[in-house]
Amino acid sequence: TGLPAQTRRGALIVVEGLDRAGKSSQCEMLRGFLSEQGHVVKYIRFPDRTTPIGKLIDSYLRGSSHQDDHSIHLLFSANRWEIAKGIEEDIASGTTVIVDRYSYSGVVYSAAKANPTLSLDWAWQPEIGLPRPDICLFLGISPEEAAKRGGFGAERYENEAMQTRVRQLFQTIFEKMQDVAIIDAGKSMDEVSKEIQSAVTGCIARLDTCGALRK
Ligand code: DGP
Ligand code: NA
Ligand code: NA
Repeated sequence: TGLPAQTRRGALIVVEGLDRAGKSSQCEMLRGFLSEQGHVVKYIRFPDRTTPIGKLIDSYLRGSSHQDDHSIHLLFSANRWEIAKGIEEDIASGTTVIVDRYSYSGVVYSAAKANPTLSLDWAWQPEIGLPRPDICLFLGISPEEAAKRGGFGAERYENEAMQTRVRQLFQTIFEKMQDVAIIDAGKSMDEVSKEIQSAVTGCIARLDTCGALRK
């Protein structure tokens, strides 16, 4: 308040959730909401399947190629690093960036594989130094509600056993984290959207929009 508009940075908003929690629709609705409020908004999603690294990830997720658990983990991380600079520049120039999946999916989906040499601690290391979100919205959904929403798609990870471990690990990491809003995504789209809007509005109000993005 009272500061020239050009000194204000945008917010970094991450949306995380289980497969079928309605993440992409909610990101779209949030984007519309923030645009109406006068924010310049950009929406990006990880993995970004369009880059050379993203194409390797896409092929792996579709089951067309195999990768060692550690290799694919590092590729997912590299895919965030190759976009990170662009995110920082957008934020610095006043654009608010909504990110659909980020480091939290990164560590959780890899650690859920129960590979003895791929712990949560190991999985965090390549994420250190990436821009830190101002808020992370976690869309939680019960196994029962997820089942009602129809069958899984064909991609790797879209099976009950994996999703159960992913759900538990998300809980484990978000319990210890600040700046996270846990949203019950089992509610109606409108209710979920209202909760997201209120969490994000609170975050932006508290944000030191002149301070640098944290790492
Ligand atoms: P999506 O396009 O949002 O449906 O994500 C594709 C799948 O990839 C989904 O099951 C979550 C998983 N995923 C997203 N990011 C990462 C990551 O960094 N590492 C791993 N291992 N999996 C990820
Ligand atoms: Na998915
Ligand atoms: Na990763």
